[in-house]
Amino acid sequence: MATQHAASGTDTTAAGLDAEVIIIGAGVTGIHQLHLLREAGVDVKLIEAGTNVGGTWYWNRYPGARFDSESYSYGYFFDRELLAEWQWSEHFAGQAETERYLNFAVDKLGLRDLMQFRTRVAGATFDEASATWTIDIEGGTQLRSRFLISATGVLSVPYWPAIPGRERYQGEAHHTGQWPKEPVDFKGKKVAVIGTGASAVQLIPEIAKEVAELVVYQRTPNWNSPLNNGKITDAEQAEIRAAYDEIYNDCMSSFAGFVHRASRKRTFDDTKEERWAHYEQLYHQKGFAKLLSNYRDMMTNREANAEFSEFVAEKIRARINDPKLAEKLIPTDHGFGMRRPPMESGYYEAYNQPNVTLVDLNETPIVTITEAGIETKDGERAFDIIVWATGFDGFTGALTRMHIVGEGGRVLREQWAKGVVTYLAAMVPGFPNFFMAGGPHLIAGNFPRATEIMVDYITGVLLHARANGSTFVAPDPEAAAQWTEEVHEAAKIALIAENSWFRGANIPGKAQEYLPYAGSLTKFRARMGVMDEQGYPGLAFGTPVGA
Ligand code: NA7
Repeated sequence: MATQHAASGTDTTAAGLDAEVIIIGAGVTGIHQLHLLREAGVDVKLIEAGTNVGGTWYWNRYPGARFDSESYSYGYFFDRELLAEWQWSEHFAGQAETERYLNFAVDKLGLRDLMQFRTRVAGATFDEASATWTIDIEGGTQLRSRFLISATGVLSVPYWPAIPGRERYQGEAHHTGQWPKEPVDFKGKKVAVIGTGASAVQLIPEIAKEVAELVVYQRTPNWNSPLNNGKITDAEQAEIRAAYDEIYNDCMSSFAGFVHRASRKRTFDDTKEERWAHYEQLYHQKGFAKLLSNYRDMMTNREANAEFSEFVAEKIRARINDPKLAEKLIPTDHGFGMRRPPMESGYYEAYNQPNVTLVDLNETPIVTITEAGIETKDGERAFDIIVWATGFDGFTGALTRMHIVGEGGRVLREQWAKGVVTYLAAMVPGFPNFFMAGGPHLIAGNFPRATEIMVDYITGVLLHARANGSTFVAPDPEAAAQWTEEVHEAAKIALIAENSWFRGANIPGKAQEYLPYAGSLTKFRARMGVMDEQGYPGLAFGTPVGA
């Protein structure tokens, strides 16, 4: 749980700073980071582009948006009162409940006064003489701080593909990652959904109940499996409340921060009958159990992976009435888990409804968006609403869209154009006093459990600097190169699809490399946990003459 650090004084006014530390982003990670620094007595401020807190849970308010992490494994564990006063209603909470939770946490912790909303960062420049950051806000204002922490999320820059004619369309168009605050009225409408990733898979069964007609434009099917959500009963609630320590420890001693326990067995240790019985019970377990409690070699052994994929394919066939349609919904270019497997609630059954149609873009590609709708190779269809469920510029997008200028005028976007280099996912060589609390090279999974390691680490670094009178912190390029190499090595072990957005494959022109750290959360946490006692190896601390 969160480390407490001694408070120390600041004199930011004398240095002409707006705050000693500025955090960008009021999502789950930014809120946690703000709390830790405020608790430690640091002069800190948080800025956020939206009008309120929530991050992912503020922007992604499309119908069906919900956790794929168990609710009680996702929230904050650092405060007993927060745990005691909040009660999740479902095993996998919907967006509205999570947004309420984050607002509750911010108010309970008394953090709102330190936040400035409607403030979108355009860029930031490091001044070497004074060792400070000047932050350019869209609209022309500036803020200055000693340290800058980006808590901008890994899926916060919506990707709108450059399909010709998009601007011509006269109907309503919404991206799942930028959903309007006012509910969109789907009742009786003709609706198109472009994309079949995790967001579309959540949205489609929800809106299929209301629309007159739904046409789904699919380029690549995914391996979707049941979320198995449900209301939390009173008895379960009591069990969860009694087991918070255990839940937390299970998450923090797991591969990716989830509650699911890993199996010790390898696939072919069991007979075929035993294997299929295991798969069957996994299919009925909650959330990511299918991936994380599967045989331990399911994600490293191609034959093992192919067999589980075949099991899931059979499940899909059994749920779709039209056998030809079923085959179109079964992936053929990658195995289960090689791309992020979406979790669904009635996704396949939606295709059995007479008002739902699938367009396979491999057979009939989109030619253009028209004023009225979408034209594919076999003709035009008119729509009242087009939903763009086309994903995000993941992991790096929120960092590279800002014009971040470090030492010697180097620009982060340009420095990463051929490949990302970080030190422990936290810092970038050439960008002193700049930290990432959630970005590339961090474990992908139940993100709050991964980012809490980062906010603890960053807090520790800043307090170490303060304790030593340092106003300058920078990673050693050698240490960063070594860590980056470790990230690349870790990615070699797992089966990963070439066309996964985890590799940047969805964004034209983006360097193709596995962006998260594929080693385990347990290993990463153990490594980060001893940094303080080791005096933060790999970082240089100092005080420039002018600072
Ligand atoms: P994803 O998983 O990146 O899905 C985006 C979808 O959009 C995917 O099916 C893409 O097909 C499709 N897409 C992208 N560009 C096009 C074009 N040009 N034409 C047709 N279809 C296209 O994003 P999500 O929002 O669903 O999920 C992201 C994460 O958010 C998710 O994993 C959760 O952790 C939360 P493709 O597969 O590239 O062929």
